Formats: sequence, structure tokens, C-alpha cells
Amino acid sequence: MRRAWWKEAAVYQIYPRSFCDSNGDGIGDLNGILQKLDYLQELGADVLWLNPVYDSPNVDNGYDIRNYRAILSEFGTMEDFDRLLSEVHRRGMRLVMDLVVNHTSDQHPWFISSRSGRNSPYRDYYIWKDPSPGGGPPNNWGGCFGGPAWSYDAGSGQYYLHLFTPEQPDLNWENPAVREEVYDMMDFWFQKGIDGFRMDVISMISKGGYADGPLRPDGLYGDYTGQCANGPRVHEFLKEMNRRVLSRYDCMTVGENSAVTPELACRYAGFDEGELNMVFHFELVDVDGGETRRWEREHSWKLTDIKRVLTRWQTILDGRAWNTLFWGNHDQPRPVSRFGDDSTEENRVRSAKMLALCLYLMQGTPYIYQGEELGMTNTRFTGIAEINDVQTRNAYWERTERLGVSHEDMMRVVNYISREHARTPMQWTDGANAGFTVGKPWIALNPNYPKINAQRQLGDPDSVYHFYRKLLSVRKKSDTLLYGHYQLLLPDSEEVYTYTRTLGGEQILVVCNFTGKEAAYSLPGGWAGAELLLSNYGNPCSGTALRPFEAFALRHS
Ligand code: TEU
Ligand code: CA
Repeated sequence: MRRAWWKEAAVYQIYPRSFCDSNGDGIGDLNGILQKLDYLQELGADVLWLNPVYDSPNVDNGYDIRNYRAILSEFGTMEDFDRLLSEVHRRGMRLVMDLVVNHTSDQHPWFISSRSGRNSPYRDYYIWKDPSPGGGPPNNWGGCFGGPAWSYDAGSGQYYLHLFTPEQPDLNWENPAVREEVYDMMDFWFQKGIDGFRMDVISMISKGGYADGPLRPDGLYGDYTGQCANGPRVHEFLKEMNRRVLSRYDCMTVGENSAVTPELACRYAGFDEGELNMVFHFELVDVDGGETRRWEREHSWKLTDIKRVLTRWQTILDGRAWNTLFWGNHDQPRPVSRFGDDSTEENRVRSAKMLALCLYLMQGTPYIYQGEELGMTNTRFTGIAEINDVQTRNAYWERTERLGVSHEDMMRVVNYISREHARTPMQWTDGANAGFTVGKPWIALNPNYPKINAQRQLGDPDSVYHFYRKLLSVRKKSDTLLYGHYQLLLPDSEEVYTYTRTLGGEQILVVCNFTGKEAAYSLPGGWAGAELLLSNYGNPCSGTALRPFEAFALRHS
């Protein structure tokens, strides 16, 4: 058991644009976050991760960075940032920034110069290729957010690569000067005192060739994943980054790694590899096809698939690397609507608590996305005009216009899976605009805020909020929960997820009913009379059945 503060911490993810607006312009900002630090500390958040707050034209809400060393003016100033950082530290919490270095904005000075001509000193900062011999883009790759992954520049007669939108050109990591710039910039933020980075699509920085990819399910473009994810030099680059920057600070790092397996995670985040501390994988949020088949009609999941994924990650990483635990983030719909049940108030509250107990008592660092601790739900969209997110908008147009999907079918999928659900403002009170802003919010609120809000839950000891608080404190006080081995029980049940955590002579039993009905269950031998650590019903399981969405943890030594 190797202790580390980032293994024992709980991370709270803040989407600054939608968290709290301090000056009435309808956009959340740094001073808004500052106002809520007591709330976050009370909850038990140890680390705050901020989605990008850098200067950006906001084509992809900050994931298109124009200046890595400046704060977006809508969010405040560098003085505001410095004050926020010192107030976070004063409370004994830590602050982690988003590092977006697979690509920049097309408005970044490097790209403006790069695009100015083949002789620009910055030309090789990006990935430029000649047209294919028959004319047209160098290969068939499609961008992650629709359209081709290449855009033509008439001035120089070449194409540049962008795995996301055309306004997010990919940096050329083969160029050592690019890597130096990145390390320098990271150093700039560490010198300010930040405590780490969440690294955006970091598994994509090394490209392994430019051949056509297999056609995607939509048939429109080729898939670049095989050549761009986990490319040939990615470990070399991360080891270099670690040597040059990360190893010099007491920091935490988490890579966002699409297409990562547990075996690969042991390389990226292996204890002795000298790369990253943890990685996000997408196998859990992909059990309903939500990543690979995001815009397809049907989405459903099975509890046995969830168990299979989590058990593989819990088992393979144990003792070798460290897990991240998350049900959602700013790119995913709300977990309670997706994996729980938001159809009645009773089920919403119970299932939100059950999901938290089930996942956050596993081995790994919990990542709680803002509003999850209130059991915030998906909202309802009736048309694409209500949606800001570039991914959802592009998918809507591509699929309705080019693939003939009907508006109704497309909106049904959007209402299930769009990442816009996660971006409706944080619900603080039952007052105007949920207390998020006194102005006009940049994005519509979920109309359920008069019922679901922080103020109300703070005053209710049975709320989802208080359950999260208790859960995080129970986790932090128990070495068995932090470091114990995981073992799955009842692998074939589609109703009950149950597992143990064991360390030395102590064992903890976790039992969760994933259904809104009673589920047959009896405690394994020896557990009757064990200490109840936590339950979403407030009392131990009775008899031979679990109540709807019942979840509890027992300890015995
Ligand atoms: O997302 C990476 C990524 O792979 C996305 O395609 C993700 O699967 C998708 O958004 C799910 O809806 C990261 C950021 O988290 C995302 O917000 C950015 O838009 C993207 O990178 C580009 O920087
Ligand atoms: Ca504001």
C-alpha cells in the first residue's frame, strides 16, 4: 500500500461557465467560484478541477485556447485567479487545471503564423499535408465533431489536421519546439502554485501514420482512432514531460485517454512508469454505447456489463496503477437520469445515493461533477436552437441533413445523451435563475431548480448532498476503502451489485440494488450484525429482500 494525497482525495469538477456568476453578465466566473469555496469544503472536496479558464474564442467552450497564459476575460483576471488559488490553499484544498495541448485555437498566434505560409517559423507547429494524389484531403478521417478532420488552406495549397473542429488545429508533437513550449507553459502555472493538470485527449498527441481509417458506423468518414490514440511516441512524450516538469512538483495528473484499456492504463499510470498518476477511461460511460455510438437511436445498458467493466479495472490496476471513479463529467449526460431513475422524487434521491455509494467505495479517486451531489438531472430540449454545444449541433445537422434521420428521432437521442445536459447552470437556490446569476443566463436552466437546489438540500439531513458528505468522510477515514482489494460477488445478477473491499483483517461489504423494485437478497454468512457504515435507507437491510435502489456498506473485522 503506497499512500499518496491524490489517492485519498476526492476531486470536484467545476465547469466555470455554469457554476456561479458573480457580476450579473450571465456567465459563471472565477469570483463566483470563490464565493462557493465554503460550500465545496463542507462537502468534502479536496481537489477542485477547473475546466479551461484560459483566453479562448469559445468555439468549444474553452477547449480551443488562444492564449495559454491569460484568463478568459469573461471569467475574470489573472489577479482573480491568483486570489482564488490562494483561497483554495488557505482552506487546505488543491486546484487542478485543464491542460489542452493536443490542439490550440486557430486564433492562437502560433497558428495564425503557421497558416501565413510555408516559410513561417511556426509552420511545423501544426500538421500540414499535401492533398491526396487525386486531390482532396490527405485521407478519409472525419473530425470527432463532424465534417472532415482536414481543412484546406488555399494560400499554401495544403491541408491542416484537426481531430475536433476546424477551429482546433492539432499541434505537431513530433516537433521538439512544440514540446518545449508546452513544458514551459506548464511550468508557468506550477510556478503560480497550482497542484496539477487534467490532460485533455492526451492519448492522441502522437500520430502513428496517416493512412485511411475504417469507415465509421455513420459511413460518412474514416475513424482515426487506430492511428491517433495511443500512438507510437505517446509514452516517450509523457516520460519526457514528467522528467522535465511533473517530477519537479508535488502535483497530481490525470490523463483523459480515449481508447485506453486497463493494460494500457498500467503503462500510462503505472506506479513506476514515470508518466501520469491516473487516467480517465470511457468503458463505464460507454456501456450504453454513449461514446462509440453516441448518436445512434438505441441506448441501453446491462448491470452485468457495468460489473464486467468495473471489475476488470479494479482487478488489473490493483497494486500497479490507480483508478479514477466517475459516472459523469462535462461531456456526459447526468448520471441519475442515465444510470439511476429521475422519474419520481423518491427514486431520484435513492438512486443518486445508490450510484455514489456503489462507485465511490471502490479503489480509486472519485471525480464528482458539479450538481451531481444534488442529484441534478437531465433537462428537456425541444429543438436544436436551444443547444450551444458544437458537438451536439454538428451531429444534429450532419445526421438530419446527410443521413435523413428525422427531427423527432434525433431529438430523442439528444435528450438521452447530449453533453449539453451537464452544462445547465448549477442550482443553488429556488430563487430567480436558481441563484446562478442575477442577469440573463448564457444557457437555460433546468426548470426543476425550485425543487432541486443546494439551499434546500443543505437544510435536509436526508438529502443527496448530505449523503455525499457522509460518504466522502467515511471513505477518507477508512484505509480499507482507500486501499483495500476489491472482490465482486454475485457476478450474474442483473439487479444487485455487491462487492467486498479487504485490507488486512478488515472487510467491507457493499450492496446496491440497481432497480426500482424489491430485489431478492440475503446477506452472506457472518455479516448479520456487522457495523452499518452507511445506508441510503438509514437502517440495515431487512430480511431477504433489498428495497428499491437500496444501498449500504457494512464493516466487519
Ligand atoms: O473530450 C475528448 C473527447 O474524446 C470527446 O470527443 C468526448 O468523447 C466527447 O466530448 C463526448 O461527448 C475532450 C473534452 O473533454 C471535450 O470537452 C472537448 O470538446 C474535446 O476534448 C476537445 O478538446
Ligand atoms: Ca460573470
